[in-house]
Amino acid sequence: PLLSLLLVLLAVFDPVSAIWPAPQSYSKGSSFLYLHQNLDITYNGARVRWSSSLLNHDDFPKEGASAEYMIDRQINYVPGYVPVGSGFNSKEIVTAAVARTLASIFGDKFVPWRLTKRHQLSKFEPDVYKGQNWIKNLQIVQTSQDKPCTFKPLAGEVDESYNFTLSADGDAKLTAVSSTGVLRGLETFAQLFYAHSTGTFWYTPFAPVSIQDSPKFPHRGILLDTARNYMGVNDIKRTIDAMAWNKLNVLHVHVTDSQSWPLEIPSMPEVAREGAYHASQTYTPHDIDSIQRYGIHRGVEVYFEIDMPGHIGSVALSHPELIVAYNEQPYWWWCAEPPCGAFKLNSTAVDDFLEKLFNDLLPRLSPYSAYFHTGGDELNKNDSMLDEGIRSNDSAVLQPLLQKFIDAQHARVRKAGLTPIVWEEIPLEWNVTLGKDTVVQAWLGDESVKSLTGKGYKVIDSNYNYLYVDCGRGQWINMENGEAFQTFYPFGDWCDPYKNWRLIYSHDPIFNLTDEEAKLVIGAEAAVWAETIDPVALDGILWPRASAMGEVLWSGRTDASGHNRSQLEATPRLSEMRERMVARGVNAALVQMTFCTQANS
Ligand code: CP6
Repeated sequence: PLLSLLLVLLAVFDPVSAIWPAPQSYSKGSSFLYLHQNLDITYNGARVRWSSSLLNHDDFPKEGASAEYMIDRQINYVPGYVPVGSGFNSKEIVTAAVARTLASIFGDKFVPWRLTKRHQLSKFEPDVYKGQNWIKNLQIVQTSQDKPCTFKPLAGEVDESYNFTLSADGDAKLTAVSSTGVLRGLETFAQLFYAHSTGTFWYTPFAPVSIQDSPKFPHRGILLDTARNYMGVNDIKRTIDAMAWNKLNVLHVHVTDSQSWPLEIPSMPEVAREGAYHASQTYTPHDIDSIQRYGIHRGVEVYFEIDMPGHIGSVALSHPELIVAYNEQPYWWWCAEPPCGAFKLNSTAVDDFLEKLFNDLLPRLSPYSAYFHTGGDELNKNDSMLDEGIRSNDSAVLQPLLQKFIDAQHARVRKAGLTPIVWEEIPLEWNVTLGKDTVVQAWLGDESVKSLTGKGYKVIDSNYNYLYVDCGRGQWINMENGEAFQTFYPFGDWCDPYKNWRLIYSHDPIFNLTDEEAKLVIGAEAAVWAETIDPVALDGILWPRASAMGEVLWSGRTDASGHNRSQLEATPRLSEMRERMVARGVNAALVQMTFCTQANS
């Protein structure tokens, strides 16, 4: 009992060191060190210049979220600073990242009513009049030259590890193998600092600090559906910013579907002209380029999905001859969600269309991403009954046609230097054989991950029971009477079937796998299907719940001593991460009421 009392006291008076996701190894002290805006920073020995004038809204950012965005919200949204005319050299990436890091530290404001009582205690906040110890320098050392693939976080190819030390007398040192590792370390560095209530000082209460850190899974992603509702370029960039703060590294853009086609293809302008919701709701080649480059500057690979042969109805608006079952009624006979629409499976016209489409699109994507997703989910057999060249819903007839279709598309993807990704139904439901390089995205659950890895495929886990943030869990509508009924929720809260962050935090992507199977799970993606989500709602739907998945994927589901991570420990830390995201301009949802944060003292 005495020991637990001591532990409780320690917990109460130990300020939350809110690094999210938690580093693999972290030791900290309890000395205060202040950070000065004229801090001396070097990168491999060369002085890195950053100017506090970058904090001036007229001058910052050069690219990215608009100035109007910041003025609208009256907040210090500091989106990425991408130097004009930058290429992908490590020095420019690191220089820009240093500027963003310092801008996010010094842009932070003390918000008294949001902070815990312990922040307000002298135990936590230093008295500025009692003398200040300053951090003298930040030395950044990158031990290896970036390879071109460093800018494509393709499974396992980029070393994201870093080491950070801060001595009690103010020497900070960040060491990483790659520039991506430097980016990860800089974000951790930023998360050590707090604004003082005087408003003119920023400090860490944790010196000396020693951190060794690296990710458990190489693929840590978000799927964003921009076809059910259009998301603006700035909304996507804002999402990339928040991903980088959470050390997530892959953005999967589900860019087209039966509902709309917002992707402009210059050699076939009719497709977006007819298929987009509105002329203003499209992505031009420049937009795509700008999004991908924005991602590379933050260590986030952006890759695209054109879902086919199902989920492609919007092509019927410009090319009706290529599509069957578009807007066919009753929809549930033809697809999961109206307006349906699938490619004809045995059509040279479809093949010509895809040849032209891929020749236009893929060479523009391949410099920036490793993957291209060709979809393949929820293909409804009945659709081919309406195909005059097939007139059948017999799997034995359709399977060889689908195999041929997939082989042809994947050959094009590989020719462009990209690695294909498909949804799980292609190998599991349709028994299509895929090249060994192909990555399979599982969404129907643990069993799918087990059988895919058993077959030797690399897998991305997107278990819809845990990682689909757009919809609840286990709530179904009775088609007879329209009533909702609920299945059993083992992790339920009062407000289930909303998937709370705890449920997402509890999910294990390698549940019930052998070591050999587990090695094939490259990571996971949380999915934002956008039927009921637009940019107004996006931030609060995604954050901080995707942060919970981010910690499982970066830090691992267990802590350094091999125990399952504690939700109790995570709660105040995630709460701090949420305040940090809000301060930086992302409208993340609240973790807990203010009473809960204040009650600790
Ligand atoms: N759209 C596409 C969707 C879904 C999928 N693909 C989906 C299916 C079931 C749930 C949520 C989303 N809306 N193209 C499945 C991969 Cl519960």
